[in-house]
Amino acid sequence: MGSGSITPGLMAERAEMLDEDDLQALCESVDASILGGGGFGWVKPQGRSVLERYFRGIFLVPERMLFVARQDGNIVGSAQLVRPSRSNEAQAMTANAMQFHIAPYARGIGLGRVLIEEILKCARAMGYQFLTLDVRETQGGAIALFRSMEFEHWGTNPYYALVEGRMVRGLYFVKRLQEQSRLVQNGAVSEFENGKPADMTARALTLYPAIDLKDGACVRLRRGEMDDATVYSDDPGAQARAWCEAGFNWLHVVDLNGAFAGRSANTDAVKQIVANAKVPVQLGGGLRDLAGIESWLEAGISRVILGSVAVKNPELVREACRLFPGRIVAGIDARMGFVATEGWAEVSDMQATDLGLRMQDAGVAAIIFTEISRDGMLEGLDLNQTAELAQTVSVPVIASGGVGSLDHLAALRRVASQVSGIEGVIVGRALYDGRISPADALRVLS
Ligand code: AMZ
Repeated sequence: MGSGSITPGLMAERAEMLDEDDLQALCESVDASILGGGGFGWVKPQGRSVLERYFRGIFLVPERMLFVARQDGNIVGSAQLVRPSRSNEAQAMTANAMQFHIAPYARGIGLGRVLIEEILKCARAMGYQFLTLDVRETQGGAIALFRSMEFEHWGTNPYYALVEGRMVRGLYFVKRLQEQSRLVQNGAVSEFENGKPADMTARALTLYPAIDLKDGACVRLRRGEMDDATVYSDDPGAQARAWCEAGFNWLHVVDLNGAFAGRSANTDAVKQIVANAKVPVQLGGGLRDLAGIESWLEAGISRVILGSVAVKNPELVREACRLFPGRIVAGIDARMGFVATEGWAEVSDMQATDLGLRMQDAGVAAIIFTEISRDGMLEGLDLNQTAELAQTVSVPVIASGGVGSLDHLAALRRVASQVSGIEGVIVGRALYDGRISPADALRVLS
């Protein structure tokens, strides 16, 4: 999913893991950059073991994403995209890029631009309105690059860094990521939407179009009943392409036969989706052991959704979160507040909020909350339960079940601007039926 460049052999991408060769190359490039005078807080090379611990640690921090720049496949630079913490509502619109570096031996070939472009693309897709970064004044090449990419230099810290007894100034930059109409100037809201000040603190919600798979085809059920399925396409790969072309940034895939059987069933269909998707894919349904989770994560699935095991085997969820940080999501499906499992055929005596807290404790990256009685019914989300869960946990919550109109999305958008932590929404039938157009949906959620 990384971006290429006009020069062959140069590319940048988000790294979700690092193999031995990658780690070795990354450590070398960092040490070379430190020796070359900057990009990092370190002033002396740190050696392999310190850097190795540092980079492995990044994957454990939910707010941080590592991006690497590659020349002919080898890592020669990196940067991190850092999201504001959940407690920082006032700055929820701004992401920060830090520890940007390109090794001295790979400079002057345009790789820095490729790396920043990839980070901008990701920050934009996540709905951020500004990207900030700062740099030592001695980094002339980086400063020229940021200026050429229309970063605005808004300030200078005269006491930015102390290097070999000399005080070095630091330059602070900011770049706008979204359209002018949603931005503030000089501390005041400059533009208005529908006569009201633009909501600056709430970020765009991510829309996850659903691809539910039954017997190899893309279907939608009503209230999760397998014998009440509407078939929308028998070509899951084409459906994945269509949703990517419509502008969605993620796909939500459920292996329905898998959820009932307790093991993956629509394997070929999921593989078709992965092969055709240009955006990350999350997959749930039938994932009940580490081997199954690992094999899908290796096969190109970005995040897996665990439903039944969240209730029946929370230790497995904890272990999966430890092994695959950031890539495990809990699917909490409730019938009138009580969590259901096994394709929703069984209802437990556990409350959704209790399970949410347990899953947060296990380390999940997000929680998808579905009210089963609304799923596929087009009558609107259960906003009360969704908001209650988002207020109870501190991991992001994705709403699901019942979207049938743009008004339903607008209502969620309003709740999300008052209750922090609602990150996105899953839409199925209403998109397939054409009740909601992708462009309108994305506009309402932005
Ligand atoms: O519609 C259903 N009957 C259904 C469904 N959509 N049953 C399960 N699921 C989804 C859950 C979750 O994403 O919403 O399957 C996933 C959970 O599967 P499992 O196998 O982990 O319980």
